[in-house]
Amino acid sequence: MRRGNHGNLSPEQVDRYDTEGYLVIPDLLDEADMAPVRAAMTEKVDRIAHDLIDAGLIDDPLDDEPFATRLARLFDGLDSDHFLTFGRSWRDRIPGYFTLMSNPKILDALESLIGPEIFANPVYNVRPKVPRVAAGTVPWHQDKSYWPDANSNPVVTVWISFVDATLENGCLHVLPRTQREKVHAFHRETYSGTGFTELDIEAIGLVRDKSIALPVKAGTAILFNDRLVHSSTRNDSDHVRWSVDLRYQPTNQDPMTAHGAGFLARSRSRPGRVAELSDWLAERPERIPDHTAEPD
Ligand SMILES: O=C(O)CCC(=O)C(=O)O
Repeated sequence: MRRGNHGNLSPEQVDRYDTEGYLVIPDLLDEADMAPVRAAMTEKVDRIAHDLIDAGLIDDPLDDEPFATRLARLFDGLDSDHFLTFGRSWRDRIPGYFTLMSNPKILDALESLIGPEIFANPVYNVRPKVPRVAAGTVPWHQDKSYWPDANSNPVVTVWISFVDATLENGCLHVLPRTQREKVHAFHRETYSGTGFTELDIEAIGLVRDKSIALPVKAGTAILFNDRLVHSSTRNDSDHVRWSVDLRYQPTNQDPMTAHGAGFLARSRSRPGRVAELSDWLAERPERIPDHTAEPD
């Protein structure tokens, strides 16, 4: 991992990330940064509404319902299986997500942690945590349990909420300093239908009361190491807790192609290779130089 004097985090922030395993960056994104992402989420919700109509499950796509509540209202009266079929988390290639993953504010912060050659890992989730659906509850786990054999270290998760994340709507909870531990034994949970990986934290000697809840405003980013133990609770509010979790790593790590195609998000050494939207949509990890172009 090369860090050098890159990025825009302060030495205190880098130190905090290294020590605690996570870092909260308040208000990293503003409304202009969030708008294309909310538009992409809305486009997906439109598709879901029409799938639900085609399946004969609803009559009204609720076009006028606000962003924060529309998906929740669409699922009113449906059950968890419908949510798992139509609503859980997505990895669609809608342009607003690429705009987000390439946002210089995110990359500038990451550069302080992993250096200037940054690869966007293929694992990213757009997560609508719908009220009172079991699949919205995420048990204690380490992200690394999803890629235990991948030779990629470190992977940094960038978690961002698009509504205020609160104790009531199921914000993130972390167990600080657990990033220094091995990948603990885990199993696939069976109650929610998602098959999320789950640790038995009492069995591994981690004490639940050491956990910290991280309620944050929309646009705040939480960066964490892929060994940090974390979870999130049920959404007991009346609206959707919209979030994304993105992942990044240095370019000299395993690109984890079994999980899909990531992309070159920033490179000081090969800037011409940084993926553009058309590359990402075509699942190309980087820009292919145009050898047919006339020299200047
Ligand atoms: O967003 C959540 O509720 C959980 C996120 C999570 O577990 C992750 O990003 O790894």
